[in-house]
Amino acid sequence: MLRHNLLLPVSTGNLLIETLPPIAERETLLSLIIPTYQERNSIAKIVPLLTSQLDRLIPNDYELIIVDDNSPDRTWAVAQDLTLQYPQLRVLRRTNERGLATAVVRGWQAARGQILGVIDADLQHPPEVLGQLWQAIESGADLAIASRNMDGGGVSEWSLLRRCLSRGAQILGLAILPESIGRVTDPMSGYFLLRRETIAGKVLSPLGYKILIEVIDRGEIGKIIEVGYEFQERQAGTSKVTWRQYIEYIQHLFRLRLARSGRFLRFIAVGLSGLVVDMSLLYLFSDAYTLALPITLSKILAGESAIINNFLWNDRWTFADLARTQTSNRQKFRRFLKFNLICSIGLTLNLAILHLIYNFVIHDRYIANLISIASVTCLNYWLNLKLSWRITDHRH
Ligand SMILES: Nc1nc2c(ncn2[C@@H]2O[C@H](COP(=O)(O)OP(=O)(O)OP(=O)(O)O)[C@@H](O)[C@H]2O)c(=O)[nH]1
Ligand SMILES: [Mg+2]
Repeated sequence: MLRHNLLLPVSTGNLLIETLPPIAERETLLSLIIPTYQERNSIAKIVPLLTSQLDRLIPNDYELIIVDDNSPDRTWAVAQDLTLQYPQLRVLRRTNERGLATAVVRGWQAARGQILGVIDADLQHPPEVLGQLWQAIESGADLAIASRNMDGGGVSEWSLLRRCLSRGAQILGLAILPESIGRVTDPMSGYFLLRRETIAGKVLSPLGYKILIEVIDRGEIGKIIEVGYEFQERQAGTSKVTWRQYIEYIQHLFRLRLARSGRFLRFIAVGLSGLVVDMSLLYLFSDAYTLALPITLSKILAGESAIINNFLWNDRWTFADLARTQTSNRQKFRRFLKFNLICSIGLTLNLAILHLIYNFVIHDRYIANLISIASVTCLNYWLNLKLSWRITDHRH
């Protein structure tokens, strides 16, 4: 007897992608998400096309997941009927959330593949390009993007207004988030494949349409390969793009910017708490009215206490998201040793810069001290981000 695939349960709570436990039997290699809203006519066309592509590329090693936001045209029910014919198709019907980007993440949460991907339902993304995207992943890319701005790429019949808006959005993105948007030619693409491990363990928080910028900015993405493609005209159904998507895009950029700067502000706050610890202990140990220990010994004890204070706060707060991926005591201790080492370099540098500025630039020890503390803090932050809390061994 033929049976429908049951609708998949929808995850709630954090948009966190789990690491797949290694399993002995054959794993699904690719999970391709097709987000839909009011696409009942499109899915009957795209599912067979994708199936014939993937049956040639990776037979029996893929799944298609339609994530429908409870469309009034009952796209989800049509999709579920299709599962009779296409058992590799799974369907998720969301009733409590809306939005393209979060739909994709909910789909990835239900996915079993080591490679995750996304494609629009409306045939604007040509299924043939999947072959090149797959090749890019096989050749070692972490992320393979179908791009309209590469050789062989383009937008077929877009109006001048839409072209300008799209370019304008890209330039704005470059201004606000250059380190991520600048890595690719088509950051607005909604057609790509990536390795699960690049986003596993991350809490994603996308807004609106642009899931790719979220992935590039929050993921640990190394090699990126882009493949040119021509964005096709819609064949059925209607566009869901409104002004709201442009506003949400800008909000999304600022959210990502703040998440990055927020970390820096937390680092500064922790640094200030360290300053308080250092000064108070220096007073407690060395002052004539308190313990009256020798000044050098007092300074070392106070400084080391501040370093421990800062490490604990940074580990639990500033870099908590990174620390969460490496929780064993050994890993924690290693982070602590590196932090200590970097802080002692910082202290030495602090003294050197202080003397340089004091002797050659501004003959005011307090201003010189402030400048040197500020510059060492920046260096300290950068070194700690790159060394102490760096993600190591994330690829097994
Ligand atoms: N689940 C879900 N899917 C959505 C939502 N909005 C759009 N989609 C789907 O996401 C894909 C892209 O949406 P489109 O409206 O085609 O956006 P576009 O391709 O950028 O714009 P057009 O060129 O105007 O079609 C389509 O498969 C839509 O059905 C949503 O809120 N939830
Ligand atoms: Mg479309």
